Amino acid sequence: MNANYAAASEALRNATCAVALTGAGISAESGIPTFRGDSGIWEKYPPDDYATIEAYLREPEKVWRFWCELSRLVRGCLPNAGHFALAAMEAQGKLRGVITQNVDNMHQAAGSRHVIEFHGNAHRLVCMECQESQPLDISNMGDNAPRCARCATLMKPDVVMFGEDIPAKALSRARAMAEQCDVMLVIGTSARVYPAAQLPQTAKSNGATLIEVNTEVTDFTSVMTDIFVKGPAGEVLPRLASALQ
Ligand code: BV8
Ligand code: ZN
Repeated sequence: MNANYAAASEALRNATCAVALTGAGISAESGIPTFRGDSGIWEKYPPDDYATIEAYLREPEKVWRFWCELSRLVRGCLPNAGHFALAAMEAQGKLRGVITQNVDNMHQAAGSRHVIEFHGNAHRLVCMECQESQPLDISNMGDNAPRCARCATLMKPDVVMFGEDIPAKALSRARAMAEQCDVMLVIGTSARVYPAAQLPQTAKSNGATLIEVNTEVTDFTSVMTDIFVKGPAGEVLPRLASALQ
């Protein structure tokens, strides 16, 4: 085991409150494309045209077609060994919970019970007027942006688009976890989107050790990370989890 694995395992073994912050990279090995990087979704769908609430209000049908394609991509994807490893660590009492920026439901599908969905969840639709919500059934998404059965207003996937606030409960729970933890695993994120990217800073300023798991160094690594474990989450996390047995 290389020095970084040993240091990361040691820090996790001694932790009294470890939490994980995950980004798109943890779902890459499930076949879900990440946002940045060469095969990133934003190469094909620039976020300003597709991922902001303004774009959705301006051209709902165009943005809805983006969601249909993204949903088809995610359909049939399954949690990978990285998701299962975090669920196992939680079951062993070694991980308090997961704060995820992802909207793909993979952590819950892998058995994680304490998941904070910082950017919502793409498996639900919500009415922009009366908050009526319904499951997003990817088998019959249709070509037109959905309207609320109760008040006929436009509905949207229950995710936080750029320019939308983080749901208050998710924000306060995530901030509390970042303040209380003594180890934060930062997994598969380029840490460029705020306020999610603020959470490791909060943890660190409260004395936490930051362990970063990523296939490459990020802007974050040199300034924030205490222990960098290079590699795909689907390989690194099971090794860390088994070292805690
Ligand atoms: C808000 C949901 C208040 C939908 C998403 C200027 C400066 C600073 C901030 C801003 C600014 N202008 C505007 C802002 C605020 C803005 C923001 O941060 N913009 C950024 C782009 C600068 N933030 C917001 O708007 C937020 N709201 O601030 O509210 C407000 C209100 C009104 C007006 C203004 C502000 C809302 C942000 C939420 C947006 N929604 N997603 C959807 O999914 O489409 S964000 C989207 O990007 C995803 O959720 C994703 O999680 C997130 C971050 O991306 P990552 O997860 O990090 O993924 P990425 O592809 O970038 O990186 C993958 C990483 O994995 C890489 O490092 C790679 O090396 C690694 N990797 C790859 N494979 C593996 C791996 N690692 C391990 N194993 C592997 N196998
Ligand atoms: Zn409604």
